[in-house]
Amino acid sequence: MLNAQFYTTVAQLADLPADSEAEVAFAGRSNAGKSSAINAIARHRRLAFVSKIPGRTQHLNFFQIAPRRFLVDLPGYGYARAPLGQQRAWQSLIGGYLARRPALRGLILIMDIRHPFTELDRQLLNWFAPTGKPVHILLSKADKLSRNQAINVLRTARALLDEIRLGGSAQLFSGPKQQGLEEAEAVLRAWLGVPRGGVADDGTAETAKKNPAEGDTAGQTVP
Ligand SMILES: Nc1nc2c(ncn2[C@@H]2O[C@H](COP(=O)(O)OP(=O)(O)OP(=O)(O)O)[C@@H](O)[C@H]2O)c(=O)[nH]1
Ligand SMILES: [Mg+2]
Repeated sequence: MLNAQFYTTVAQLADLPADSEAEVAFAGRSNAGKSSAINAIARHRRLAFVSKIPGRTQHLNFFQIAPRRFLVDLPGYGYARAPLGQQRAWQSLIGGYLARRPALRGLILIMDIRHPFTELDRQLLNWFAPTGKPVHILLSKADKLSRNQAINVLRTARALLDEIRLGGSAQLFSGPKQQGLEEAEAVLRAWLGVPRGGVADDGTAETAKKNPAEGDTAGQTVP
């Protein structure tokens, strides 16, 4: 698992953490399961805010997994009932962040397995492609389909990625069923340069220290 802690929330590009070295963004339609995926990967029930009401994550929420290394929970797109002003604010904040953030190492695109590759997902993929940074797709809520149905969607998703020559990867994911956690974690570790066991700020191996994530969860709650 990744030991994540809430770090900061950002409402404008000027407030992005200045000393960040590596970040991975979680993007996708509103309600696709971005916040749930971060919670599941961090084995934390309430790290990122999960809601039954779409459009609840409004800002960029940073979760630190190692010194100067972050997971970034983005507001969802495609929530039709969001006011136009809010949709525009989304475009400039997220658009600016995804296109021009040097520390950004890759994009995790979360799609509800029952509604993959919507028009807005395709737009995001096309639009992110020129950055040359990698994309990894989580087909979320895989627990909502049978195993066979889920594998079929995964095959189709991989074929489509080949077709658009994005060179992205895809996997099945379910927070409640804890499906695909290891696979997702491996991608994040590789992109962020955080090996299992990790290296602490003072250069010593983190495995030599007590891992606070094992056993008690004190100090991990959102302030
Ligand atoms: N069954 C099932 N439900 C899920 C899964 N992931 C998320 N959900 C549910 O889907 C709803 C939305 O999840 P969130 O994680 O808040 O989605 P989000 O993409 O962060 O949404 P916004 O922040 O509004 O864009 C919640 O009711 C979750 O409990 C999953 O893998 N399986
Ligand atoms: Mg969210």
